[in-house]
Amino acid sequence: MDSGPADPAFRADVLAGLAAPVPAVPARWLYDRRGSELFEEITQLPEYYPTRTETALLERRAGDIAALVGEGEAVVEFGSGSSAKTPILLRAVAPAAYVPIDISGDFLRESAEGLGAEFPSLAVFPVEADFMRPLALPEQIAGLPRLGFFPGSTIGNLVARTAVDLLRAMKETLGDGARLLIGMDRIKPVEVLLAAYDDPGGVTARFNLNLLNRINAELDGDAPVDAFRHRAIWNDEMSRIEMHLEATRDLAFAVSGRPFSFAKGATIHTENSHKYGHRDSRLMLRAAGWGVVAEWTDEREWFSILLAEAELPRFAP
Ligand code: AVI
Repeated sequence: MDSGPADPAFRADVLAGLAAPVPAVPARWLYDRRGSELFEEITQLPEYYPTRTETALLERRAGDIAALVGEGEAVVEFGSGSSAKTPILLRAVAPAAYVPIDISGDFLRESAEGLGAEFPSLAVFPVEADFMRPLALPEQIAGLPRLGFFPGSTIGNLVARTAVDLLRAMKETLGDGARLLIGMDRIKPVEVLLAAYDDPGGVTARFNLNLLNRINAELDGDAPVDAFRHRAIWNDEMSRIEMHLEATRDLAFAVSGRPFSFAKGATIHTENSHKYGHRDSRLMLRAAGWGVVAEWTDEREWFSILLAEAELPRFAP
């Protein structure tokens, strides 16, 4: 159980989200300590191809990326850089500085410690902030060329308009002349997608259901966790996997004194994971002012890493 005062933003999102006509809770609340551990476990699953595919792609294309990016950049990672991907990039591009940005100071400290062992002379300037909005980078990297890094297809967890807002905020944060290396998951056979988001061992189910445990623990709730089940569905029109929590019977519960009831079969929408076609990813980047310079993908074209550069505003017909 978590302790300490409940996050008012969590409470507000849950109370509004559960009362909405289509009940939904923003996916970021899946990632408390337990949720982050379970997500780590998901990345190791045989069915969960994104992490493995992107990491292998990065390893294989590290030389190509380095040839285009060059050395001496300030690498600015959106996220704490706790994954195996960060050292691969840092090894390849030999940056002058590394700036991980994360809203969680704990994750930042842990990842900085981990990287310190392998890159003892690398200048690391962690920034504890919400990168969804433009932010000021540390003055120590003023004057250095910037390479943004956003792996994992985390962009896919945002609906298009929010994803474009984020990409635009990243452009503003990084400044003129910046480049961005971003991982984006591709559209692929539905059975592959469903297995990745509904694994037979039930790790993804535990990850999803943990949201209810968190609501109960932090927001004084009594949601019957056992009466919900994990559902992963492919929404073809929206080109995304959706995670839902489905009521397996008619049920009622309270959160922070507010009553909620769900009929059997009703769901709480907890996450989207968008998948992109070759043109989709380019269009989305372009909508936010990023022009694609290079794209690397695996043999099955299951995952792409794109290098984009900040475009200057220009007249257009
Ligand atoms: C973090 N994010 C990119 C994961 C994804 O694949 O959309 C989250 C996840 N949800 C269930 N499995 C993995």
